[in-house]
Amino acid sequence: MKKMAQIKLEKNILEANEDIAGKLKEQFKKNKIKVINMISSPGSGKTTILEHSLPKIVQKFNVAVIEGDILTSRDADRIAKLNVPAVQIETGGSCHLDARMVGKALEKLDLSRLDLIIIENVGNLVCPASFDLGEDAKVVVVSIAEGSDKPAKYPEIFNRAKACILNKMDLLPYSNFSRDEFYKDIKHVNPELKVFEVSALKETGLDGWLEWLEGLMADGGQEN
Ligand SMILES: Nc1nc2c(ncn2[C@@H]2O[C@H](COP(=O)(O)OP(=O)(O)OP(=O)(O)O)[C@@H](O)[C@H]2O)c(=O)[nH]1
Ligand SMILES: [Mg+2]
Repeated sequence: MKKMAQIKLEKNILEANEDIAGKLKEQFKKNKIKVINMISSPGSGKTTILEHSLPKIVQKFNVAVIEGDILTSRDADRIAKLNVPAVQIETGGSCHLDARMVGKALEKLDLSRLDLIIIENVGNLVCPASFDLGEDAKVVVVSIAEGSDKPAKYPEIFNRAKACILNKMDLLPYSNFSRDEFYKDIKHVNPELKVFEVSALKETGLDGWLEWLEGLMADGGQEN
């Protein structure tokens, strides 16, 4: 009986989130803004990827970043150093962002001036996968040191994402990461997923991911 009540509560929470996410989607569409939701385990390199990608796209697009963390504004401070508008959401314990939090963060941005919002979700490979934030695409980041079994063990996020950044490629020679296993599992979980092998720190492989992002920006309709 207790289990049933818990399942119902979770369903209600997700449905309430869907309603708000739908409103965000309309708001983004009205303002012609594309939105990316970046999801990964803590430390796989989301902020570093942004630090090395944003300078390459700010000439083309008006970008803002929403940073989700349990505590601290450290990531937003890192982005603000690039002169890119950054809003920090401190979830105060929650392991994921929800649409209501993003709606609140939007109040701090001038939407009429923006083309692209990148949301860096709270470092977690599980919880953020279920919460729609009104985005056009989820981008999952996984790094070499985490191991090649992640798509098989956390299929939901790999299934829901449109692109995957395989980061810290510079560490490949020092790890037992198996590309064969990784790509075999990706094929099984989401054959459509675009994978970009990147070292954010060494700035290798960024072109492919940035081309994909430009393709998304050029795409007229919201697909999600
Ligand atoms: N070797 C190597 N280290 C990297 C690379 N990208 C990021 N790092 C390092 O990994 C650590 C974590 O990077 P962050 O960018 O803070 O990771 P994050 O995913 O934003 O972390 P959270 O926001 O805490 O979830 C830092 O010490 C980075 O310097 C990379 O391509 N190669
Ligand atoms: Mg970060």
